[in-house]
Amino acid sequence: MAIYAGDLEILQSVLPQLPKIWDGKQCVLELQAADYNWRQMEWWGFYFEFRVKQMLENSFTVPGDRFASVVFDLKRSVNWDIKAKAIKSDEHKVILNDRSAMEQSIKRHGWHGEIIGLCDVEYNDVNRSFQKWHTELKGGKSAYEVAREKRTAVSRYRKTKAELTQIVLLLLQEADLDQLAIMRQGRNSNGAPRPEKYMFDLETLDRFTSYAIDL
Ligand SMILES: [Ca+2]
Repeated sequence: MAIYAGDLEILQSVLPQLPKIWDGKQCVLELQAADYNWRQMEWWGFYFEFRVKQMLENSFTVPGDRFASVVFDLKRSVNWDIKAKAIKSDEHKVILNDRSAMEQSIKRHGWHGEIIGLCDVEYNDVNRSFQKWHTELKGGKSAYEVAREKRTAVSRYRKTKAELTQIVLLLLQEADLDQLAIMRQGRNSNGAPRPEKYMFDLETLDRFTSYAIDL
């Protein structure tokens, strides 16, 4: 039996209990009450992470192993990280984690898991009422937001609602790493290259060990 079999059994029984329809305001308020990344523009990604961790805190270790500055979200027999991905976007690549940390995680436990929540998101905040509401809740615009608006004149439309449609549990072992794309992130202001990350193309799912949870 695979080392991750027990982890998988828990994930497959617990994760279908996640709420499926996420209203932006409700979720931000829930995150605020828990003091968990509630100021973030991409609230739906943090909401997925928050709820998954909350549901698994008794059966998994939260957080998981740390490798240098990278800490994975959860651990039981192997490390797991949580990602949310908007499926309406035209690209199907999911940014995973730091390349070196994932390699060390696989060396230590044999496998490394990713919990990927696929979300159908709505960008319908045309009159920006959700955005205004969120800005007011935060006590006004941050210096960063003010600077960005000056620079670009427009700010991105916010997602007001998300629907969790499927969860993919992806398990990677050493032999899989060659098949992943690598995201190079350029250089820091001091000229040092930023650490590379692995990326996963959802179109290639059938080449990997994965389990889908339909919701
Ligand atoms: Ca994560």
